[in-house]
Amino acid sequence: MPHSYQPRPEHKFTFGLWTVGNPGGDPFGPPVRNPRSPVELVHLLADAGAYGVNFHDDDLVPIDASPSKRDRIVSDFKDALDETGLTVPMATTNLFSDPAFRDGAFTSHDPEVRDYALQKTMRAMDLGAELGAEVYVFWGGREGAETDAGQPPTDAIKRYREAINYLAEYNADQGYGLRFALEPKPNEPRGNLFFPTVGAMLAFIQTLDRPETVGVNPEVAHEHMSGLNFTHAVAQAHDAGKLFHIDLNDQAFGRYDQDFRFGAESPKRAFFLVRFLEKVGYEGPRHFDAHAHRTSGWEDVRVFAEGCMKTYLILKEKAEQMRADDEIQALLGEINPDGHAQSEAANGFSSEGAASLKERSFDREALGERTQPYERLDQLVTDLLLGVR
Ligand code: GLT
Ligand code: MN
Ligand code: MN
Repeated sequence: MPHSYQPRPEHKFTFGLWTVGNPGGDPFGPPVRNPRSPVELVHLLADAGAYGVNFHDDDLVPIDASPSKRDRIVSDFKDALDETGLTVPMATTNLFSDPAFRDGAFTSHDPEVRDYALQKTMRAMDLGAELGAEVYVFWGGREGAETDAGQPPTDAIKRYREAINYLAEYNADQGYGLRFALEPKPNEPRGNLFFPTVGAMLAFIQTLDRPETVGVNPEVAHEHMSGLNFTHAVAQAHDAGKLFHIDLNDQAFGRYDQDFRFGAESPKRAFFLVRFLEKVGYEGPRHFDAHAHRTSGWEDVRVFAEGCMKTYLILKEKAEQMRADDEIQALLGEINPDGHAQSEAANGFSSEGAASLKERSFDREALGERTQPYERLDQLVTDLLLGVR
């Protein structure tokens, strides 16, 4: 029976205002779509079937807005949320667009810029908390360098740590209960960004004062830019209890920062990711951090948003099919028998066990002759994904 692939609130599909609101500018040409207001974007997302909307402070309230203008904008936005039932699961700060941040925000050489970045973030946290956000994302867009002739990278790492520690105290002091999610990216807009990968960010988190309140926000495109396997990065974050949020999109390896519709470039990789997230019961938002092509008009932007969610739901259904497929399951059982429980490492160390393992004789040649039918398994998965199974 064909499925409707209709998004529902329990799928927790969210979009940033900056994603569907992207007016199509790029480094070589100006915006091509007339800007839509936050209220209009909330309606666009609600019509497409999304569950929530996220924003940077500046997406909602222009950086130079007066206090009264801010209040009016926030109140109109709240009315739109009430009308549509959309939630705000995540908020973040724009610490990359304004020229003040041209040499970084929390890691800037200039202490006044670092203080301004803290002030801007605290105000943005106030706004996020006011609108009900539970996760607060930190993407260090300008935290990087084109040349290492300046500060040693250790200064940047220390400054970033001081900032996150400070803001974690502010979060506790205000009783906001926000969970911080740090988002790595290897480059763009800077030549090199600090903390370039999920692994780098996970290691950094352990050096913070309140590591328990800080996790990661991995993005498909960002790990692909580094040529890495995104599902493996997400699995490591999940294993560490740090998968607080996720940015779904797509990206060809070795290209500029593309932010394509989820699954548009590498649907098989997207499938393995969805299969993983559903299998481990990831409960956070599925946030699409992507934007429509510059060639799109507003109608096509809506199709883009629907497409992100539809592809996720198709892949989720395919993962269920894979689980129910007897031939595939039999192969998986063959490849991964319950040998785990019998291995010495799984049983744990003891001096006697180690001594006896050192004496055990292995038929190394016989071990080397054992084969695995991954070609068969992978072709069955390919058949399933291509719809002939
Ligand atoms: C920007 C960036 C994203 C970040 C967003 C949050 S903004 O679009 O490319 O990856 O997640 O700051
Ligand atoms: Mn992102
Ligand atoms: Mn991106």
